[in-house]
Amino acid sequence: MADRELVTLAQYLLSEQAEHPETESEFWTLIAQMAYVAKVIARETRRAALVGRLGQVGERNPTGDTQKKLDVFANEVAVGAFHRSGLVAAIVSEEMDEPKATLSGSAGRYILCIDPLDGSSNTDTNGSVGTIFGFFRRSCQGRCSSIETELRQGTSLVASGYALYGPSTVFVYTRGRTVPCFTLDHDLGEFLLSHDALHCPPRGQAYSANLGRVQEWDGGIQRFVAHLGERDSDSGRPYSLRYSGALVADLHRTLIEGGIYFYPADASHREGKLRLLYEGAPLALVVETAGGRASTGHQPIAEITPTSLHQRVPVALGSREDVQLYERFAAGQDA
Ligand code: FDP
Repeated sequence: MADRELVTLAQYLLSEQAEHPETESEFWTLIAQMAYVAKVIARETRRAALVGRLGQVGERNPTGDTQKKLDVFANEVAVGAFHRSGLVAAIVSEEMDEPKATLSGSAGRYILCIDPLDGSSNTDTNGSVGTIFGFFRRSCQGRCSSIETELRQGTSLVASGYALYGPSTVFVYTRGRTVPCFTLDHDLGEFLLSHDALHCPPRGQAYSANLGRVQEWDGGIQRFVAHLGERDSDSGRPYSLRYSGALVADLHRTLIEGGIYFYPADASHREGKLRLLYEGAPLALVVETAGGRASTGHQPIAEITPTSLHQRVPVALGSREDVQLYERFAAGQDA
């Protein structure tokens, strides 16, 4: 059987550019450059065990997590790819205390916020990992006071997405219109369009959460979990538990099959564990563009104004009806 017509990411971006001439032309280069970052990280994660890149470096990142060698590598790749690009003014990364001003400095129109290697506790066991990225438009051009101020002053997310390094490498991006998904053909070295647009089903039958922490969650969230475990064939319960330890992997499955991923506040993470700028907000744009919902449990993630670079936030992402149900339980209005 002949291959179906293959569309490379480059072709796809060219046709998008032709369809949307109003979009700044450099925008498409941002996405292409991020796909390049994903390819380099994919190559390294595949051979990490053979080239001495598994294990820790002995440092902790700015949010207190132990740094893996692959975390550091992935961060260097992302910084290297955008430092000289002339496209972004600065890079905010999970792996860097401070924003990194790029060589293009104040000429860049965007700020890149990135988690270079999400789910890095999976690296040493050959589990899935990912990269999450968001491009924010700067609220001012030229020399501005500080990145925190620029982000706080209503700078908006213009595009976001993720790469998933699993059995295959997947690259997903959105500008808030559709969510195309590309799969890497390793032999060709090209991302090829594999899903024209991801649509998150309105409801699923699975949930992803670290249930080991259930006793530390708010009563409403505990009752939500108990509710998902009750038998009710009309609503497809009990839901199955699927938790990989990598947000991107769980989210990708949730976008395709439906369901919910959540990481609420607990005793070790009073504000939640995930970070707003390079996890919650970028994935919220992806999920909502795909027809799903992204919430803290009490408000849409997209409505939060960042107050600091490494700010944490409780997160519930996925099928619209499942996240709405989570919000009702979080508000104490059990089903
Ligand atoms: P990790 O710390 O390994 O990078 O973003 C953080 C994250 O992984 C998510 O990818 C994942 O869903 C979650 O944290 C795992 O946290 P727990 O180990 O606490 O479950």
